[in-house]
Amino acid sequence: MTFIRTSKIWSISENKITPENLYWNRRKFLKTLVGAGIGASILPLAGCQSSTSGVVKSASQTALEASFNLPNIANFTKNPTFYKLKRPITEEKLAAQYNNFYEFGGTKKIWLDAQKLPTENWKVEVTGLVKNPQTYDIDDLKQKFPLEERVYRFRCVEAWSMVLPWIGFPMQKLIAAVEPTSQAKYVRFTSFYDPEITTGPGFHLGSLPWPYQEGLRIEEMANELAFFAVGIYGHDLPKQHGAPLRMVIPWKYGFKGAKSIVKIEFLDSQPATYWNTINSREYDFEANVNPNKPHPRWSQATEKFISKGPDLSWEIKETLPYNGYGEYVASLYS
Ligand SMILES: Nc1nc2c(c(=O)[nH]1)N[C@H]1C(S)=C(S)[C@@H](COP(=O)(O)O)O[C@H]1N2
Ligand SMILES: [Mo]
Repeated sequence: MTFIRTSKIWSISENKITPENLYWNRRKFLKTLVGAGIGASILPLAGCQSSTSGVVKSASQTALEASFNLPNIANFTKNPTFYKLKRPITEEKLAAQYNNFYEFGGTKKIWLDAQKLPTENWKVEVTGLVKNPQTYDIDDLKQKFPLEERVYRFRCVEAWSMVLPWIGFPMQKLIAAVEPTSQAKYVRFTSFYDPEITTGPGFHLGSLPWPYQEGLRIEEMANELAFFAVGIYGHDLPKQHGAPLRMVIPWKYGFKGAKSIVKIEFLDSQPATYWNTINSREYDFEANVNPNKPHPRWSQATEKFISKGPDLSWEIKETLPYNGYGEYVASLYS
């Protein structure tokens, strides 16, 4: 293994290298509240942080809004099957300022740095074990595949969650278009990477296994829930959410959903992936949301649901098996 020499770096984890870790250091405090029977109350994140972090202040409010004030998507239908959830949709300004996109830095606050992502003339290459390899540009994809809106629960492995209204198309439509051969068993998804551009501050970018890659079994990709998003909240995808094309796999932890996809390859064996290469014990390839399987360093039984402002705050909610999507996907794992 070529990565062993950087064992210090490899011992980090998604959780450990983010300010999330700071929040989690306050877990004893939170646990005390939960133990006192007020676990369902709203706990202000800002109160658990230094005064320099927390919600974006008015000076940068305009820049934040500009980052998601994007052209509306004209033609999409609302998919009634994936519409009503018991939880409210997360406010856009919260979703747009609390992200994981390590190419642009090791904190949740990368929305501004992510504006460096160059999305013009974007191409997505679909290749490998397929009868019809294709290179699409984003307009091709938007025209070829009918767009729909789906409201999905979103659960990060770090135990925070949101509810997000994505616009895009089911991955099974792409499978049908490129026609994988019978040898294709797995699919690898590769994110944009350019060391001149994707150099977030405070993060040892050079020694990590870039580009960010994720993978699925082909049966998982063919499940009706597996989705490619080109938009969110009615408009094009903001850069911090992984413009112009990202994966959304709602029954798996968020890290399975690679952002800013440039390449999709159909393979005969399981590909190496970013987090799994860094720490396979903490980030398994399958990564299905499972409240009964703790992460080695924290419980997955509950989650911090982020939905309403004005501050970044959360409510503690029970985590659901397969993030609530068992009826669609449990049979894939029997
Ligand atoms: N290329 C890339 N994709 C990525 C990540 C990343 O760092 N780089 N982070 C993942 C993780 S850990 C999560 S939780 C989600 C966050 O998506 P959001 O910021 O749009 O909510 O993106 C996933 N996709
Ligand atoms: Mo995540």
